[in-house]
Amino acid sequence: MKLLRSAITSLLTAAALVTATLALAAVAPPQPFGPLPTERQLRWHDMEFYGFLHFTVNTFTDKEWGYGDESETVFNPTDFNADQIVRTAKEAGMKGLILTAKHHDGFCLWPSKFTEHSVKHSPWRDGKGDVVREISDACRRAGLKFGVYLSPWDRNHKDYGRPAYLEYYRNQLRELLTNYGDIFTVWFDGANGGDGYYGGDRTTRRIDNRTYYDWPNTWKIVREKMPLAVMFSDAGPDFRWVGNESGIAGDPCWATMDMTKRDRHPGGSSVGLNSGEHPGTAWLPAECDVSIRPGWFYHAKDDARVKTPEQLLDIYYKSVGRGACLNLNLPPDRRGRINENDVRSLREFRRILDTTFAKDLARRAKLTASNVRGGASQFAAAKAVDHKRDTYWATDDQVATPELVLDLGKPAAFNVVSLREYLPLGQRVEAFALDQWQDGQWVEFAKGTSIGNRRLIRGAPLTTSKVRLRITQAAASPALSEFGLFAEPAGGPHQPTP
Ligand code: FUL
Repeated sequence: MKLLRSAITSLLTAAALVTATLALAAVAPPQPFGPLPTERQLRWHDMEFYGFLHFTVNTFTDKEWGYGDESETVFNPTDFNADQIVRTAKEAGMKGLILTAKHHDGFCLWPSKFTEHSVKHSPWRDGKGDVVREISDACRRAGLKFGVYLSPWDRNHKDYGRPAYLEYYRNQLRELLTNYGDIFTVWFDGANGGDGYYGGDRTTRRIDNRTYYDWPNTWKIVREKMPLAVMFSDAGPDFRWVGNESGIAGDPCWATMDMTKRDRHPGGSSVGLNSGEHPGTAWLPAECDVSIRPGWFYHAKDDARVKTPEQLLDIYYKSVGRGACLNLNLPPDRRGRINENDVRSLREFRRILDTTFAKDLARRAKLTASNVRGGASQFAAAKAVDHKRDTYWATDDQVATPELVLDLGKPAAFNVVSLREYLPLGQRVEAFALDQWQDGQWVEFAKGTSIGNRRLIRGAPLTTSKVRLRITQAAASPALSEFGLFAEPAGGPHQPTP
């Protein structure tokens, strides 16, 4: 009897498994649309917010661009503390840090064996110091990713502008990619050529941006040594410049560009970078780089000009909230620490973001979608509110303009809406609108275009019991992985006390 019962149970389990498998197999996911992100780009999108550290001889000479003739002895932080720098970034919510291992002046923050112009001739740590080592180690300890900025333009090097310099540059790149553990990004700056020290020549050297750097062969080194690292330049290959240094993405800001259209090599045309191009031929999302201070390097005269929490929030909503990543620069001061004023502003900025996103009103809402792909639970509307990036609400192929209603049960207040597309299927939504239920009818309160990795709509607080999302235009049936409703804390940022 027992045997028979267990045989029947096994048969039933098997049958249930077959049915479940059939049901799964019956509803195929949507076909991807347009250019798609690579694995490394998806990892980068996930980061959303990370930081720059601009630190070199300029910190001590009070310049933004060193000429290249600075003595190594000027680099002498009095109280360098990598953990304080990294902790500040981490507490601000950053997921990684990119250090200027070498800026345009050519001074190397690590003891490169290919030049004497480095920390090894600095009084700091008796010439035994290595800023790249200390920051990368501190990042690893804190669970942050680490990346490098290695300026192609080098105003110190005698061979800059000649083929020999390229070999030097690539040797340095190999050093950084070999000796400092995992590198999540290599940031190739676009500023190029002009006057400089150049080994004592003190001359002007112009280079041809299209040919001089032979980028494809430099990129190959990064791919070989660090296959998952993403590379930045104004033209990619993995993420693009947003076209300004104020941290503001276009609206729309497509994650794609049409690489067949114009001059799309690094240093080429900057047309289209701010908004991207849809549907485009390449997945080339934008990074918004901006400094927390007026300059990229620390200057004591700017101590009272640190961006306020409200300015930082505005930048966050116009960068991360438009599908880009935010790269916010924190310049270490002459001690080798992030200045107290910057720390204070970052803390308040973070407090507001944390409070805002701590509670999602959509999570408890009753959901009604005008269409669910094949009626399958794996594509149900609930997948848009489960806070999982790899699940999504999808519709049948022919349904490009569906609606999703969130019934909150009772009136609730919010002022931020968050949307995300499921990126592995491409950027599909082209326009959407949001309605609130008011006096027995729907009233539109916001609309927009691109969504991509993330779209944050931040407005005046409103109170309603129902919210409706309408996808009003899409290149292919939408695949939405997030729809959330949040409220910023009342009163806005506390004014930082000086
Ligand atoms: C620019 C550089 O010239 C600035 O000094 C800074 O490094 C910024 C991030 O990129 O092109």
